[in-house]
Amino acid sequence: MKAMRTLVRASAMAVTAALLTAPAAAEDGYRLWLRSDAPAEGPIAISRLGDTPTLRLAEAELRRDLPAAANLPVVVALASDPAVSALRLPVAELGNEGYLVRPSSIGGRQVLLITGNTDRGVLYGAFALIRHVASGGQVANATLRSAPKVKLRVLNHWDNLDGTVERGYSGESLWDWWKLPDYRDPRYTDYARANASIGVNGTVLNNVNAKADSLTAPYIAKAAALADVFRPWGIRVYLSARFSAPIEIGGLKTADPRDPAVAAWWKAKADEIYRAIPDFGGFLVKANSEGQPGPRDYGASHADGANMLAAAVKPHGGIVMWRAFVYADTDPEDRAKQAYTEFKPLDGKFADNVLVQVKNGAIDFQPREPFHPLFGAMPKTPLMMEFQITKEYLGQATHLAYLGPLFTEVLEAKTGRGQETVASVVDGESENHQLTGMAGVANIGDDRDWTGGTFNQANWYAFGRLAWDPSLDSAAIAREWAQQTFGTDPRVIGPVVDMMMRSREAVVDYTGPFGLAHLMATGHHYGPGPWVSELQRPEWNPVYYHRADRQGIGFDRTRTGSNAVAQYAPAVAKLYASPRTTPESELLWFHHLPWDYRLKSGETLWDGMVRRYDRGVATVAAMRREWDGLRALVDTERWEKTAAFLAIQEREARWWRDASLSYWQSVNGLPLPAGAAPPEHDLAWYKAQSYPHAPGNPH
Ligand code: GCV
Repeated sequence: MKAMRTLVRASAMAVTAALLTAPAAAEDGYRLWLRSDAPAEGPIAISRLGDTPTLRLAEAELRRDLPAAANLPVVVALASDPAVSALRLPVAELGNEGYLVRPSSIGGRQVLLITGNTDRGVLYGAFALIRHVASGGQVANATLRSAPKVKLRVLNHWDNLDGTVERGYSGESLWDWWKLPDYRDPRYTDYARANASIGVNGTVLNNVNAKADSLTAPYIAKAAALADVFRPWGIRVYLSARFSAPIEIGGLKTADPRDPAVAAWWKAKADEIYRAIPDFGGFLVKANSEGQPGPRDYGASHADGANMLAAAVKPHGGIVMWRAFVYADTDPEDRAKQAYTEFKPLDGKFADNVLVQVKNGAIDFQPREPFHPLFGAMPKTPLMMEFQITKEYLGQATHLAYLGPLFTEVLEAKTGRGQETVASVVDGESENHQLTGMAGVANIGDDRDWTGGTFNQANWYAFGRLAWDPSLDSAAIAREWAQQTFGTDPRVIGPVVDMMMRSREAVVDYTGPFGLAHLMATGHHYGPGPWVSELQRPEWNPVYYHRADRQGIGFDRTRTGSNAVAQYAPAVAKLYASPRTTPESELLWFHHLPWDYRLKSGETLWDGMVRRYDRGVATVAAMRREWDGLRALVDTERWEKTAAFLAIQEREARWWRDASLSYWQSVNGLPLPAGAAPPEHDLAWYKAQSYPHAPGNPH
């Protein structure tokens, strides 16, 4: 039977290939969105003026990725090259990393010039041209100009020194710490190349739940080897620093940031790192959060801790990214309020080389969260956005969830201070901060396709593009990614972009509609667990978040509840104060409402919830059908993997729906609305599911 199916499929494909553009040959996804790997042959002429390792890479990329059919000679050159400066082009506004690509006359020849004020700018220009062509543009008339709006565009790897990756769903860590620094896997170069192609210019190598060992001499040498590989691609290396390292590897009795011996230890440590890595970026710190040590252990503030580290790296031009992800079980306050309560009073107290890194929402990378109230509340402090690219709460490796719309929803949110948006806080425009940054928790591992699935690559891609320019449109990013990844055939691109743009909302629908959040199972966070109530820390239990009882559901964060709404600027707080003016997509985040609360559609909240769960499942089923229709147009390997993943997703979307409804019914005693299918199993069955070996779970 299987052989028959294969045969039928093979002959169907042969016919299709004869009739249509043949799908690309076997593709294991390794090449990501950069799909040429052979130097172009034919009439294309590329010249390079000047010689640096990065300029050479720019030239090599063009040779490798531009189609031979490109019929205009291409010149890569620094803007300071006499042949370019003679053209008096408007290059000042390109800054340090921007590029300009345009037809020009050089030495009496018509060429396409790729230039920038630095060789990194030129490299980004080369990639912009490659992107332009791979998305259907022409070389001859290419006119492209862009400069990044955000200075630090950084991946955060939650990679452990033993090769495991916290919340990683795509294999082991790329970094082979054991064999470094002697063996430099060629894959490190390919990693850097992929990042450079989307503008990522920094990488934090190790988990924020850090081990002090990564700051010892052998590990500094290993990090230095990676930094050497990444440098020509414009990528700096950063390290997560464990705050108690002076005790653990320094032999000190304390890590109190106000103790001069501690400050001196960090200064010497920074000097040592910079001797090995002269362009080391700086430190990322998770302090006094989920058991990590920090300045609060000594009664000092987060600013004291950050500033002490900032002073150590400052002479070398380094920075500190200090995370605001803090909450404590000893604090009875609503978890969603705790970071603001702790950090807002510190505005203006941080050194000028510190960024405070804030997650997009106040809880933890849920499928939907309102923007974090710290954005707009700390005008004197550069706030760095932290997105999670790895899909800890959105179906991990297998569910198709394109995160572009999640990212842009937050970036476009109005903070309530005039026209200010979260994006304008992050890119510095709002308060004229020069030091700006965006971090993405990486979804990269040593799986052959890097991210555990083709569509997960789009989330890495979208992060890079939005870090470069937070005002980009998520559908446009999806389109350019899809064109580079699958080719420009509109019969493929239309459905692929459609699937991507519906996918995140589908996950919201089948995991937690109307602003419900944190309903997942314990530890690995895989699958549903809205019933979980027995964990030691109250705010680790889903029941803490949904507060469902016989009468209603949702977390009252208005004045009658935790008053978290008051952390937003008055214009936004006012909207969130009433269920009538709160967007329904965030309703139960802010309000505890009766099950028979009337939605704008006229149906009850309960009926609306059931409809959303059903809509989520139906959307995944529809995505599967769309993908089925692409069978003959996408290479077999990537098509089959995605098809299998979509089948998993549909099954698990039903599981989420059925388990959730079964539990809600056990609480509210309500029947399902007419026509809704009953859950497949009883609640006991859902509660009994256990996944002790699910990936990504910290141990
Ligand atoms: C690195 C969540 C994740 C943790 C992660 C933490 C953080 O709680 O589940 O694995 O730890 O966020 O962002 O620090």
